[in-house]
Amino acid sequence: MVRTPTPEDRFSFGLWTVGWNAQDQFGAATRPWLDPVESVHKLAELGAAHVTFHDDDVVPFGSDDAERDRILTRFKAALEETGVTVEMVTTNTFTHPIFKDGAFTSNNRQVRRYALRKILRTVDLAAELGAETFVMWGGREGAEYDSAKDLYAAHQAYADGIDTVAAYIKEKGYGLKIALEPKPNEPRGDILLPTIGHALGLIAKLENGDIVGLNPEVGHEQMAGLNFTTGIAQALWADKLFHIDLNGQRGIKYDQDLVFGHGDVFSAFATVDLLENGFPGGGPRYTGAIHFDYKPSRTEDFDGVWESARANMRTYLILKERAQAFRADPEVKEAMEEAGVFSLSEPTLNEGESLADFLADRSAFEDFDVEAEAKKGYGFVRLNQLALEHALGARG
Ligand code: GLT
Ligand code: MN
Ligand code: MN
Repeated sequence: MVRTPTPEDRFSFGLWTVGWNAQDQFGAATRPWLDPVESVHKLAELGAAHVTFHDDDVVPFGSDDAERDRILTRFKAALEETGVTVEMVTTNTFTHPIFKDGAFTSNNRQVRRYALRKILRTVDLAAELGAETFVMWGGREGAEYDSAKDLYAAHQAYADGIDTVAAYIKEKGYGLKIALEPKPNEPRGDILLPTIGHALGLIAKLENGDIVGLNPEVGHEQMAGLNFTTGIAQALWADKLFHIDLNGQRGIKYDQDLVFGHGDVFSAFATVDLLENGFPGGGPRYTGAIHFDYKPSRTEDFDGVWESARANMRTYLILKERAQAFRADPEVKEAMEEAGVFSLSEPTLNEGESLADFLADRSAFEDFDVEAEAKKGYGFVRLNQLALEHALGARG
């Protein structure tokens, strides 16, 4: 029996996920867009704690101030009524044709200035609604053709844009943190900051990088053939895992945005294991919302939409239980010990050992029996089978 989610589980959904009208490249919408107020009520009923949204998900692009006020008052009332809170807000800088060549990195300077204004306006809204994280997914920041962009200028403009938003957040005294969301391609042929590693590299060069981190998405890393858990591990190690987009993806192809676990489920097990249990030898932990960024498939009616929302949370809770059992199993502990998993967090040099001491230690090199040591196995396969059996629920 999988228990019903509660707000303590910190589950969070983008309004653009359940609300999506299921229009794709090849076919018309199969459902109407959902009213955000209805989504808030329904998600609350299902046990979610938070919602997230783009400015335009709640206030349609081009609304005047009076309309904006009216919509926001109604939206805030739904939050009030349900107890659902807004933990993250983001800006849509990809749908309107004005952003067809990007926002911060458009070749058109007026577009860059307009985008910056649209984003700062959304920062104000995020602060007003008490969000903690401000996501920036630069889906249109890229190109189809290498000749189309001065790529040096593009990276500089991207960095400057992010730095300006961060400076604004600091100047206003908002408690917000920025989380960049990498993606390798789609909708652009190639997108700037294609992976977690690329984004970390850019953040390291920012002036206000202290409040800039990451919002990695399962499917986006897997579209690049990368290991999502390894990616978020590096983000955690760098103290930069500010937010997360959980979903499912089956291999290197278009962005599927499936329900969490409906792609590579064993990888999802490893992700939940890291999020819930942390690194085996200790280290930074993820404390943010458990956020799902998926799309209810185009084949589904509204029952299917809510079934899929529930499915994300159920998958997570099941994997959480399995991952806890995995770590608690004495046989697993012994296998991890055997495999040297705990030994890796022991520093390679002794405490206080100087380089001279190290170079003088004959046991490290001259007297080290390389051939004998090289013959020993690590036992990783046995450990992985134990993980698989726990993931499948075949062990306690
Ligand atoms: C868009 C994208 C997602 C991003 C959202 C935030 S918008 O749906 O596909 O991966 O997280 O901008
Ligand atoms: Mn996606
Ligand atoms: Mn996403």
